[in-house]
Amino acid sequence: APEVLAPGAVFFPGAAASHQQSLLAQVNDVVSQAALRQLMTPGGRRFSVEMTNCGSLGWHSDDAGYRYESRDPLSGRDWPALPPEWITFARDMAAQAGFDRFEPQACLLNRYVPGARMGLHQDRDETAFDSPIVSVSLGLPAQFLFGGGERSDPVRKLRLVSGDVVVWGGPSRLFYHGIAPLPPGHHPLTGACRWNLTFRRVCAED
Ligand code: MD3
Ligand code: FE
Repeated sequence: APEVLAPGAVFFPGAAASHQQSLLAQVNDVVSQAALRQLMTPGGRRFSVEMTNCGSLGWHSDDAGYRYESRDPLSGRDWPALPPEWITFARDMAAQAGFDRFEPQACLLNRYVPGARMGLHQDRDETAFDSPIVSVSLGLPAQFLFGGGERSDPVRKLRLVSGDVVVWGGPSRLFYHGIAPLPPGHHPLTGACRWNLTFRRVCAED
């Protein structure tokens, strides 16, 4: 049963469980076309998480800043297309959380190996803040950290396992969040790693 974590934030334990194998096959297909990479922050630090994207836009970071790009800066080519089944699934999950007609433009694929982490941050490189972000976890479990609208707000912890889906919209859309360093382990689906997919609307129009 879904659980409301905060206004606009809805946790659907195991909602993607029956899709995990096909999702992972398509993840591998995306990665074969747009290689995983450890991006640099504008401040010159390297992300411990490996990332790539599919969709009409993809998130990118380098010394020029955080932004969305319509082509993969690594190859100069378009990002791989969003698989139609992914769009349908993300739209359905958004609708179940109360966000109608969600049309994702980008899917950021994050790959965590043991020790990889994501510090507390806000997702604010999009301009479509009316749209939610839909997140799907695959493989090893992780400790998700989520705070509030201010960096100093208290942080809650939530264990995310393979097949879990969370929709973040409305008042929760700009909440601070992160992932604690991934503990080592083995997962039958993914081996020694965790994947997270986040579906995003970047621009309000077009
Ligand atoms: C809460 N990814 O890619 S997904 C990210 O597991 C990111 O890889 C994490 O944070 C991961 O930016 C967490 C859950 C998530 C995604 C977006 C959010 C939670 C969010 C946006 C607003 C509030
Ligand atoms: Fe984020």
